[in-house]
Amino acid sequence: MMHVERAELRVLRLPLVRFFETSFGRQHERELILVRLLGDGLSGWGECVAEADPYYSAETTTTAWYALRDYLVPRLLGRRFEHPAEVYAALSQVRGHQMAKAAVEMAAWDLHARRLGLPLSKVLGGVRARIASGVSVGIQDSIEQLLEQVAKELAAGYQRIKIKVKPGWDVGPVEAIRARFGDVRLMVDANAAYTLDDAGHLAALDPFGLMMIEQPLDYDDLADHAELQRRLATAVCLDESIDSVAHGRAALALGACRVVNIKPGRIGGIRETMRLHDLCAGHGIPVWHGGMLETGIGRAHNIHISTLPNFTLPGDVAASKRYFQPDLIEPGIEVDPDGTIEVPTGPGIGVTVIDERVAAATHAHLVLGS
Ligand code: OSB
Ligand code: MG
Repeated sequence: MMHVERAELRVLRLPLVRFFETSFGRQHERELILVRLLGDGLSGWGECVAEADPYYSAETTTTAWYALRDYLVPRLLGRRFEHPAEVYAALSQVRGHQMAKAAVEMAAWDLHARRLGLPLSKVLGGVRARIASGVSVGIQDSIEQLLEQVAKELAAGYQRIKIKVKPGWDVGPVEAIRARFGDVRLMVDANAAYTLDDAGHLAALDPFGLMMIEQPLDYDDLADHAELQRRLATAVCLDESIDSVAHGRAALALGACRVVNIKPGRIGGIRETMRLHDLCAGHGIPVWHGGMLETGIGRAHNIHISTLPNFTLPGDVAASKRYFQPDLIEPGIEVDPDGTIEVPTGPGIGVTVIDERVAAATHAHLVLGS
């Protein structure tokens, strides 16, 4: 029985080690919300993946703060839960706000696993002790810079390279990577930068043997993705378009993708992740774990979740030092030369949060409950 006695919400701002650029812009800083649930002398951590601006998703740190403070945390405070799988249902009266829901739901999973004294991966039924790691390389100022970044990541051992693309930065960069690095595992992510009118142009990527093309079309579209998939040899992977298990089911029914990027934050947390994971497995659709420039807290969750059996492709779950120096946890997440990350074996998410670093980056702080 898990008792939720108190919740702490924080807004943090952390500088990124290096800027990150996607089809919707360049970012130098990560603003994020941390959720801590306390009960029975223990605490569990969750990290909200919403960003400061509504460019990747409609949810932002501002909307998540509002949803958590006024609607979500009040539905959990003072309550007892047999299991964290009950938490998502306790929030179901609130429509949407998946990222806010996920942050508090994931904190409940951490709290539960810590109460049991078990690593989160064991509680979830994970099947591996190490996960395969890939990187997401942002849009660069030049091809030379891109090749330099890719060379560095390959030397570090990462098992696959994803590059961000947009109109004007797509076939050229892919061609340059193939010319320089040969047959490496390579994919692209457009973050919704194209339309179906670009189908012919996107088909020019087919000869390069990409693992997949992620979210080429609009953020809420399924029908055009299904049509595009029929016209491409390359597998389409959906990210933004699958913001719930229901939309995942619709995507599979329509044939809108052959691969799914799962970000628990995008679909409402760990219980929903398990449902989408199982649904995809039943359709023979592989999944991989996406990333949202998380600190070590969200990253640790992602590692545990990536141990579920159908996470068969390397995810965007990489080393702490690519993002934050220092990270909020100690030791930071490290990637071995074989491109794998060890799953933490301590209770819960199994990482140590450094309170002073959290405090130093905090711009707003709110305690709810006793
Ligand atoms: O589309 O996968 C994406 C980061 C922020 C928002 C959206 C995305 C990303 C990434 C980075 O690709 C993944 C990571 O390294 O955390
Ligand atoms: Mg993406």
